[in-house]
Order: sequence, then structure tokens, then C-alpha cells
Amino acid sequence: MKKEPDKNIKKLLKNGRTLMLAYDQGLEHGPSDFSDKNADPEFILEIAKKAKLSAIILQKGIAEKYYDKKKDVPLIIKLNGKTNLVQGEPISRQICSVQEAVELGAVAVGYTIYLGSAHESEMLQEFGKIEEEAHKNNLAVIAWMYPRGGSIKELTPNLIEYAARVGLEIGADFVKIKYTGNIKSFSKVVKEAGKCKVLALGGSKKDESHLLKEAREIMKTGATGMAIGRNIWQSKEPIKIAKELKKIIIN
Ligand code: FBP
Repeated sequence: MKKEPDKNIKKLLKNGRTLMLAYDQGLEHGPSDFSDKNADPEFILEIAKKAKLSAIILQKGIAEKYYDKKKDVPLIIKLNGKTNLVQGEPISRQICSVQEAVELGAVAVGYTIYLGSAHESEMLQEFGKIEEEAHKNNLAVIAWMYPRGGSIKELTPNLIEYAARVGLEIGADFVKIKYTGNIKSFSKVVKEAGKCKVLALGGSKKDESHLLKEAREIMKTGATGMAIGRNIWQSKEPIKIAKELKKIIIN
């Protein structure tokens, strides 16, 4: 039975494209990412609203206390997460239910899979259950596909292609994945993902002209957009850079 996540997928797209703002780094990296300003979730929600971004990605705690579905941009709830305090093979387990995401007003849920980790099978299995439940509830599903762990020696374009393909195989509507660094190889990533839409992630703060150049390249590959955080909200002028990115990605 094909359910109706399509309606919610459409809410994330304009001209078939999207620019999502990620703000789950407080869990993933801790306060080292933050300044006095951007440690405040209200500051981030304002950026998303003023730049009219496609969606905001939050963990449930921030959503519960700060997100207002009547005023804010569409919500994506990250269902798993971990700190960077634990060593060893990466694993990120579910810490929020699909039902909670529905109640918070989410249009989509996100889940990170560390492909290649010794714990890969646990994350794939958990994702499978989440994907089924989310789609039954008409939510879109975004897979953060991050090849990581002892068996991953180097994040090559072939590996990124593989990760994108896994996203299609396991039922994700979108995969969030690292840009390979050139149009030719990322076009292959997009091709492998088929009808699963490809979002490029941002990474740590980079020079803004380089970021915009990458965005232009990414959008030449058939990718659907970007889901980025620090490169917007760590900028001295977050709304300006968000609007510039939006112009390139969405028009
Ligand atoms: P950034 O654009 O700031 O890199 O955010 C994207 C993101 O996937 C976040 O959703 C997540 O918190 C973070 O990157 C994970 O980063 P890491 O690469 O350190 O695991």
C-alpha cells in the first residue's frame, strides 16, 4: 500500500527543491559549535523564518520548548542522535518516537545510519521500523547516510554512491549525504539514489564563496537541495547567506 507521505514531501519542496536548516548539533557536538547568539534556539528559528527556508531540523527537546507550528517553517524531527563523547564503532539509537514527532507537528523524520560501522545492522533494522511507522503516518523520511567506523578507511565518491543507493533500497524519501567535491561524481551519486532525493550536507564552517560555489555545483547534478546548519547559523550574516543559498538552490 502506498501511503501519503507525498503530501508532506511536497511541503518540503519548492520548484522541486529544498534548503533545510539543521540544528541538532547541540546533541551531536555540544556547545563548542555555539556562540552566545546561536546557542539560542529562538535565534535559529528566526533565521529559518526570515530567510523562508524549507524546513528546520530539530531534536524533540528543542521542538517541544521552542517550535510553534503556526508561526515557524515546516519541522523535521531527528529521531536518533548521540554525543561525540563516546569512542569506538559509531552507533546512534532512536531517542524519539514517530508518534512524538507527529504530535510535535513534524512533516518528516530524520535518522542517521553509520554505514560500515560494526553496529550498522542495528541502525538499519531500527530505520526499517521507523520508516514503516513514519510512512503509515504520512511523514516523509530522511536518512542521514554517513559511512563511518573502523572498516571505512576513506570516504571515496564510490562509497558515497553506495550510501546513496542504500537510502533508496531501505525506503528513504531523501538521503542527506556528503558532497563528493565534483559535479561528475556527485551526478553518479544522484543517479544511484534514483527516486530517493539527494540532499548535500554542509559540514564545518567554510569560506562563504566556497560554500556558494559548492551549492552551484551540487544543483547541477540533479540533487534536490541541501540540509545544512553551521554554514548558515555560524555566519556573521546568517540570513544573508541563507538567502544567497536559497537563490542558488531554489530560485
Ligand atoms: P552541518 O551543516 O552543521 O554539518 O549539519 C549537518 C549535520 O548532519 C547535522 O544534522 C548533525 O548534527 C551534524 O551534521 C553531524 O555532524 P558530524 O559530521 O560531526 O557527525
